Amino acid sequence: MSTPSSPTLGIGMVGYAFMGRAHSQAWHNAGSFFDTPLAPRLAAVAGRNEAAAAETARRFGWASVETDWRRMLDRDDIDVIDICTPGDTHAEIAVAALQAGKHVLCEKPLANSVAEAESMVEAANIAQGQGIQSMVGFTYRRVPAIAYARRLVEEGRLGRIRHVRGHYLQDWLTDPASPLTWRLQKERAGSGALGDIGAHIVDLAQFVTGEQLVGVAARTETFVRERPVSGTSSVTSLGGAAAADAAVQLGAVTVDDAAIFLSQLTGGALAVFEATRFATGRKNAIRLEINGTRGSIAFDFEDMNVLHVYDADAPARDAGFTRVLVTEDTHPYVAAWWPPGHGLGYEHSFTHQAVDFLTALADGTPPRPSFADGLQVQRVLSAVEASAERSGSWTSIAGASA
Ligand code: SOE
Repeated sequence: MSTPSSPTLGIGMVGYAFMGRAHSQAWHNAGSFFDTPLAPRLAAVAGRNEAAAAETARRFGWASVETDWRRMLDRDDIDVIDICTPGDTHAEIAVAALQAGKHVLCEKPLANSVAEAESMVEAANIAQGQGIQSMVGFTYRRVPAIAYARRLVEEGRLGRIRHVRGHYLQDWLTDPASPLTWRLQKERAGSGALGDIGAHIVDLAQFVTGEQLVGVAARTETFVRERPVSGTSSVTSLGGAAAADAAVQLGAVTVDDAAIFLSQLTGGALAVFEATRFATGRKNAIRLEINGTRGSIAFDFEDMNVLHVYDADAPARDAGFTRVLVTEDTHPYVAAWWPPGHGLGYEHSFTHQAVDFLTALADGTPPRPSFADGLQVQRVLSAVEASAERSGSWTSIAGASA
């Protein structure tokens, strides 16, 4: 835990919904379970809905509430701006915060467009010259089994990477009566399954292999093109009767429901990706399989404390995937938590993210994934959309080379 003498770092969080809750508990637990060199202080939560922001402050222990995030930039007791809002506000908040001399942690995807992400990287580079740091929140890097997979690749245990398979499968949109939330509106979310969850598997593939995607050939699809506008109806399924119900106002879904794409990595490996909100029965199945010349790893977030490891150098009579329970204190992040076998959950990766960020700030080292890493993922997302618009033709990713 952070010691009583650890200097404090004031956190100002913008947004309080799903990600705001995940980040709130992370700032709490980072300083309690880990020896962080800086002690996070939950200084303020900002949100336009004052009552909702106040309720978040009460539940999670934020010391104050702001209804305009800009006010947090003038406060001397706030050192970090933690952006947990939809993507359409990331660039404006991040650039203003960096210019005001605040460190920034920004939820993924970094922005809604490559141009916005570029402006964020530019601001981040200038700020870094003044000792101000920034990071994008690809939290799944901090799942112990994923961090362990990265360690195996770094140690050369997989040899040369030949194949990457990345899937992010959810099913929360299979019901056509599911409402038209901000995540289904291009102007707010940037894209659909592609940016929301496809961004994670792109980041994970690049993080674990240490390589980059050089191009993509993609298809995207929007299976349900209209959905009920929130608050206009209480229907739970949209059959003919519901469609005839004048009270149900439908609005256009302007993002993808699913995206698939082929790719290749800088080291020559072939890769396939799939991101969907229509995989019936799959709730948060992030599946990553990587095959190298000396071995393989396979991971599924729905069994997140396990990494399957294959050692191709083992004698044939012993060969096979080993189910490694990633709960030993020698595994990444685990020592701070529970005894072997007790397991961690979704929320722990946010705590690990907060710990890594605090450590980097104390050391003065640029935290990863950086805004530049976020921009690179944004370029992949943009290439996927461009390819899908041209019937799946191969589209190169700027800045990456084979
Ligand atoms: C979407 O359903 C979502 O909440 C993502 O936005 C998160 O990044 C992911 O962690 C879980 O799924």
